[in-house]
Amino acid sequence: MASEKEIPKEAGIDNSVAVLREGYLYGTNRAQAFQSDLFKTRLLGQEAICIRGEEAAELFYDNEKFKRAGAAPKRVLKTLFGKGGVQALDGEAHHHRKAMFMSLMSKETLEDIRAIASKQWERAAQRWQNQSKVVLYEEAQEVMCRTAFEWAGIPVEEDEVKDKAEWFRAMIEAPAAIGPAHWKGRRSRGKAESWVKELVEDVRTGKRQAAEGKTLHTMSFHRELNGEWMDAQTAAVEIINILRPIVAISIYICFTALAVHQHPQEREKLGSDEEKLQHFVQEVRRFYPFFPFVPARPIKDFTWNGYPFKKGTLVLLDLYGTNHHPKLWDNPEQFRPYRFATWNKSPFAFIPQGGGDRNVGHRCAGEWITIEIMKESLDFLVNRIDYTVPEQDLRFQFNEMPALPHSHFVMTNVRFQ
Ligand code: HEM
Ligand code: MYR
Repeated sequence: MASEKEIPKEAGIDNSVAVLREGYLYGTNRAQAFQSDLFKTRLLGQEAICIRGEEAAELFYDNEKFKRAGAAPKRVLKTLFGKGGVQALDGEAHHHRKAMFMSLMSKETLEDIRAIASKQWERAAQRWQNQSKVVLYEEAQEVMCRTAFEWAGIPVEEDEVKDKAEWFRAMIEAPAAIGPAHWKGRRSRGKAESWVKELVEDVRTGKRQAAEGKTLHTMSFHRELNGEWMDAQTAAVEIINILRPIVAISIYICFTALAVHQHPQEREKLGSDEEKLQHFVQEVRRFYPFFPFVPARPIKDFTWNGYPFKKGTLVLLDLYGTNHHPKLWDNPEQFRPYRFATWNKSPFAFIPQGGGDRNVGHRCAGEWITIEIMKESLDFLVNRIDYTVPEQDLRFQFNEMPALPHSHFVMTNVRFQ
């Protein structure tokens, strides 16, 4: 038998502080230092193996080798994901629950959400014309929140939108935060779960009508493998797994505006050509940091490329590091949308929202929604409004998770039609 190779190991009793300090670049920095696509470290009081690259992603999405139960830290479950949600299911239970999510992602429903987003952007732009300045991030959150509720079939009062958008924002900003921002995320999840749970109960008793085919209806009446409805609490967690990430697209919208502003030559090429819009948003998703890494644990001991993986060890797939891997991307640190014209469509090399087959594994259920909404938002920013970008701090930091331009992208003199 060939002898096992040793995985390069970062020294230190616990390197969680280094992750907080280096953020999205933690994996890339170590991978460069070790000249290796995998390395061992210690995080959150346990041993962890960080992996990056196409081959590593293929390994990570092998359901025979990895499971998700018990992989995500408690602080992530209590804020971002929620307890009992699809992210931590395995096997048949995951497959069944994921099919429920994917049943909401037909061609027609994707067209619907894009049309809703378009209408909501236009409404917002009408308001902006009377404002001296507009802060895109906050506006995009509101637009996405309205879009999410309308698409999901959940009516929401006009004066409630801001508060609801704030819940989802707090959940997104909490998992990697310490102190008040973290606790705010936990409280917001609590409030959102009780509110949505009541909606589900009302739909079930007939007190509230819900449109068939939309999220609220589908999830309220989804049957588990045992033939019973999901308990209302879990249904609430899963409905929030639709609403919250749609609001999170506002982060990508902010980066899209930044890319348009900082790459005028790429903006020139765009027009309203659907394919070019697609290349541009794909490059935004590749280039800018968003979801840093995904956790899983080996189900059994195995050897991969000569390296030993022990059952139960925390394994983190570095999404950002894979999207910037020098072997996979030509000049990865340059923003070049045109690279996607000749991209080989590997499901494991371009993984901003996870990799592999989304029906089989945990790859993001909302990737198509994200792309459609980003294209619509890009077209809106480039072709349907005019604006000035005043002097402001557009820098973002790799150790802020999620990262965002500091100024949240301020626009003045917004003109529409
Ligand atoms: C899973 C990223 C938008 C719904 C994921 C995963 C990532 C991700 C990295 C985990 C992949 C894995 O565990 O292997 C993002 C980013 C988004 C986004 C960066 C941009 C805003 C959305 C949207 C929706 C959505 C718009 C729904 C409308 C989900 C669900 C899962 C998931 C349900 C769990 C899938 C599973 O565990 O099988 N997403 N996502 N996401 N995402 Fe997204
Ligand atoms: C979603 O809402 O599910 C999609 C976008 C959320 C991104 C939040 C990224 C912040 C850092 C998360 C650390 C997670 C580690 C498992």
